[in-house]
Order: sequence, then structure tokens, then C-alpha cells
Amino acid sequence: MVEGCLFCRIVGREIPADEVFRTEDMLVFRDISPVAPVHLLVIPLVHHDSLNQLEDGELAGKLLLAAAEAARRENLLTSGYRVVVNTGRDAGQSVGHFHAHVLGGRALEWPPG
Ligand code: DGP
Repeated sequence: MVEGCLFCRIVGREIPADEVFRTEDMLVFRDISPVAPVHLLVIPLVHHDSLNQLEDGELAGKLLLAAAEAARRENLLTSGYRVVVNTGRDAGQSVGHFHAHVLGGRALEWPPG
């Protein structure tokens, strides 16, 4: 746990979140400011600042599979969904704890802004 990290505090249940599921490695919860009918965040329980610090390939794979599992639970497999990992300033990363957005429930535009 990193002092002052919002998502570490959500992992520790110091800050409430609408949890979808939790495993021994990660947590999936609903984004507080959804930009699509389904907007989930997949985070590792152990703090990593961003994708740049995520060196554990097994964990990275588990996070991606958790995104797919989250989409399955939200009935998005047929309609489709997007997994987004904003990394760094130009990508608009606003929380310094790795998170993958899972977006779906409407037709998503491409390219992103
Ligand atoms: P990003 O901009 O890629 O770093 O996305 C961070 C996301 O985190 C953003 O979509 C809003 C979400 N978020 C920020 N604070 C909270 C919070 O306290 N609870 C929840 N559930 N989501 C949060």
C-alpha cells in the first residue's frame, strides 16, 4: 500500500467502492464517473504507478483476463467492449495506480480524443 494512493485505499476498503469482483491479485469496481453505461476499473491489489511499472507478465495477463471476465459478467461479450489503459500525462492518467478501464453498453467512437 502506498501512502496517499486513492486506489490503494479502495483496495483496503478505507474508501468505499462498488466492487464487481475481487481475486487474490486484483479488484474490479465501478468507476465513480462513468462515461459509458458500463464503466469498470480493473486494478492490481499491489500498487504499480502505471503500465510502465507493470513488469510481471503473469499479473499483466491476469489483469487482461479479468477485464474480459468483467465484460462477461456485464453481458458485453456479444455487443462488445473496450479496454483502455491511460498511461502518463498525455493519455490523461489521473490516478497513479495502474488501472484498466472496461467500457461498454453503447457504441464507442474511434479514434479516441
Ligand atoms: P484515468 O483518468 O485513466 O486515470 O482514470 C481514473 C478513473 O478513476 C476516472 O475514470 C475516475 C475514477 N475514479 C477517480 N476517483 C475514484 C473513486 O474514488 N472511486 C471510483 N470508483 N472511481 C474513481
